[in-house]
Amino acid sequence: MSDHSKFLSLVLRHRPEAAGVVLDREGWASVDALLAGCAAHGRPITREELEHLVATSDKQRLAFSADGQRIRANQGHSVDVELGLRPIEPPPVLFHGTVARFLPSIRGDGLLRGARTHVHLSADVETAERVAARRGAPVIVRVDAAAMARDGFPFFCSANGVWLTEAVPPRYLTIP
Ligand code: HQG
Repeated sequence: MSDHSKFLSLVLRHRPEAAGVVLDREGWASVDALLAGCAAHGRPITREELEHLVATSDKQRLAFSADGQRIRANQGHSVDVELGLRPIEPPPVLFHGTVARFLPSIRGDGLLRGARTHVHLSADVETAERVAARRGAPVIVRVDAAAMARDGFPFFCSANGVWLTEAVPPRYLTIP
């Protein structure tokens, strides 16, 4: 992630005050206010750079409103936005169910959220096995959630008990 991208994600997910902007209930900030605020806080970025960054962000972290006047982070917030989820302390160990054909890539890249907003994890092996069985013979990957939480990765728990996090780097995984 570029420095611009890191700073904008910080502002739009966690600390809007770092650029002197305010997020509305759905997490939107005014683009004009954001550009002015970034400049005022020593992080100048042009409108063109911002548009390029939003268009090319591999993880689609940020999005413009339909009219282009506002911008927000698509997920991963720790400020209370209407996306509804707040970061909470995970159990020390979480599980992810997958299948053998994904393991080489998971070893290299860790767990990636793919098309979803988060990587889905469960607190028990049985649930992970059920998720994996949609694709084939289950392979259960163990996630050192305690270490991730210590290192500052936010975790969320959906209303139906699915543990969510943005990505799990390979160093936190035990892969059979
Ligand atoms: C795999 C259902 C290659 C990952 C279930 C999984 C769950 C990688 C697949 C929810 C990878 C993504 C989520 C990497 C992860 N390289 N493959 N680096 N990292 N994968 O469906 O966890 O019906 O997006 O192992 O009950 O299987 O949607 O995620 O096999 O809770 O409500 O890429 O989907 O709920 O697949 O399932 P998914 P998932 P819903």
